[in-house]
Amino acid sequence: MARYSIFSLARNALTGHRDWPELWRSPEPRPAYEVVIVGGGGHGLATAYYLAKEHGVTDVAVVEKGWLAGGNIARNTTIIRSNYLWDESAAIYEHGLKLWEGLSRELNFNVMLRQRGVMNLAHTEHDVRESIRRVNANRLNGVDAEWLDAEGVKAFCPPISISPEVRYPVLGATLQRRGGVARHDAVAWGYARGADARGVDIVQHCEVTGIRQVRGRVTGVETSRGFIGAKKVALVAAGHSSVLAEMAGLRLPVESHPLQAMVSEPLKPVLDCVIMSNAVHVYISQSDKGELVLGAGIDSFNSYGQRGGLHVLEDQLAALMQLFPAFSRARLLRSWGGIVDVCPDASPIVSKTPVEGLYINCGWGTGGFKATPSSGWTFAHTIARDEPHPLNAPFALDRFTSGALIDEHGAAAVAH
Ligand code: FAD
Ligand code: PYC
Repeated sequence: MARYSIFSLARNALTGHRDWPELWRSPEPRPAYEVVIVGGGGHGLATAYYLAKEHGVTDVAVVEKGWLAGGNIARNTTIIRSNYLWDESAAIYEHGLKLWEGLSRELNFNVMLRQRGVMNLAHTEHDVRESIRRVNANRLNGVDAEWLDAEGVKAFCPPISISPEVRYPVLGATLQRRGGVARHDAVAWGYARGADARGVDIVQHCEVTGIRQVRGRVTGVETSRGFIGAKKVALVAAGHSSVLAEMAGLRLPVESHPLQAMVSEPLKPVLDCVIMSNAVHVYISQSDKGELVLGAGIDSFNSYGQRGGLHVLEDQLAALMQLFPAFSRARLLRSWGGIVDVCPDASPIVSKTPVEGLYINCGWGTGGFKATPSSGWTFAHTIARDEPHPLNAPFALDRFTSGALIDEHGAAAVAH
């Protein structure tokens, strides 16, 4: 809400002018916080943690419209890997994987990382060529990667069918042994506890409804619980990034889509690795509780409703039946959806914005869980120093005008 001095109000009354330059306004109230982070998901909480831990910035509030970790962070299928194609992606995701490897110790909170290996299946000659190229690219970037033929896939994952009698037989797979799964809500809680212990305020049920600026510089956020002044505002609201950016007059090149997943009833341990298939399209692992965890491609329409179409789930189950006929007897326990925001090049934005003091982190789409540590780590650097870290510099907003896109549709490994 604009504030005017008595002098400017009197002048407005005399002239009927309602839009005097900002110079005539009385000063904004003192900012309550150095940094307000919008979004209490994994990335927002990790950002708060690293701001406090790595940069000594503790005068921070995380404002969350719902409850802590009620968004994608606790709705995802928890797959962690760093086997992306391009150098820029390999660098930021591998940094994330290294942080994951020390995270339980770092946070003194068991995030239950299990590096049981992630296989990305190849079902066509084109898949095989593209996959081997990716293995080579990964190795050049110091990312562990192997190529397995069909028998190698069967040896690594005995329940899988490699029958040649199906429409898309398994011809081989890439394998990243350091890939795996973790417990998603533990990650959010671990970062939240670590940030809280360093003085960060975490405010739940507080929806940001506006972003206030004076002379091109952010001064705080309007919320459902009143105005919160801040020198810097960081938007990390996956799925709703464009809504928030619009409050600051920015139009983002991102689209919001539902992404669905489901679990079976708990089974005895039967599957000790993660399998992803882009061609028949399903990804699957078994949780420590015994549930088969399955994920889908995005629903093709835009939506903010945290649910999607039944036909998408039917397609996942059809793909599952081809790869694991034995699982046809497992019963579905529950399914759910989240809203992911997707960039045209299937890569994220971790960036300053044209508004001074306003930063944005979004567009991780279907693959941001694995990036939670590196997203928070690089974003904290960007906010604290007002300049990107070399790891996230390529993921700036201006790549959509410069044309320096980082197209990871293949390695995103989830249908877009
Ligand atoms: P979120 O947890 O969604 O946090 C954003 C927060 O912002 C939300 O809590 C929301 O309430 C809040 N917010 C929104 N608007 C406002 C507002 N106006 N004011 C205040 N707060 C606001 N990635 C992987 O790497 N591996 C996977 O296996 C994987 N599987 C997935 C499966 C599914 C079904 C889904 C939905 C996603 C999956 N992802 C996966 C993607 C991953 O979950 C996301 O990229 C990542 O969690 C997004 O970052 P976040 O945790 O901060 O998001
Ligand atoms: O990016 O690895 C991934 C992923 C798996 C499931 C959804 N996204």
